[in-house]
Amino acid sequence: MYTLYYLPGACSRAILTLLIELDQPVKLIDRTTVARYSDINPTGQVPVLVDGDLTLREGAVIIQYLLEKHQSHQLPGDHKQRYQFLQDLMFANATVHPAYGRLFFIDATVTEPDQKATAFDGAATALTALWQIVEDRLADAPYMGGNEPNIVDLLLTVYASWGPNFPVTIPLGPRAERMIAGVTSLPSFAEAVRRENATSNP
Ligand SMILES: N[C@@H](CCC(=O)N[C@@H](CS)C(=O)NCC(=O)O)C(=O)O
Repeated sequence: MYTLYYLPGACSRAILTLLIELDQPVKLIDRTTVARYSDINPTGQVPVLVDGDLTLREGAVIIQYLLEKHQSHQLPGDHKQRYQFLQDLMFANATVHPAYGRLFFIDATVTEPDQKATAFDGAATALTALWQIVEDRLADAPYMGGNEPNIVDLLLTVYASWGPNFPVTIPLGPRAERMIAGVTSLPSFAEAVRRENATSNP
């Protein structure tokens, strides 16, 4: 049985969805209920995955671990395809994710209204450019995973859900909108949301 430390609606949601797709039992722990969470992850962040005596931090590593351990077709055997997949994973986790992180940072730290508006505009412009890259990629196939959603689509869908929490406009193209609608309608994604809610609001 895995243990996943999570926050509702956070990037950990994509990993919980993946665990459900892989049909793996998982105990969920809301980070906010842990008294000394820094003992588990010194950065204070989620996700953290515990598998027996192994504690894994950093979402991209957790994802590779799960895909490899459960021999998922999402991690291609072919060298070229595998590195394309890893590039997509890092684009999501190391480029798009921190670009959304700026919104949270600005919201929490910038107090002067004009400066705040300017900072939000800059962050939204950067995010719009990143979504255009996604839009261009989706010209070839409906999902980053090809004909079916993969973990990159799950991550991007979770990140997109953060935008409406801020006073910004981040236009998504029609292909990205379709990809997100497809992921949101997955039973595994809905089940992840249900389990998060059930654990955080028992
Ligand atoms: N590099 C880390 C970043 C994780 C991260 O940013 N987690 C966010 C949620 S999506 C978090 O825990 N935020 C709460 C906080 O920083 O206190 C990873 O990819 O796992």
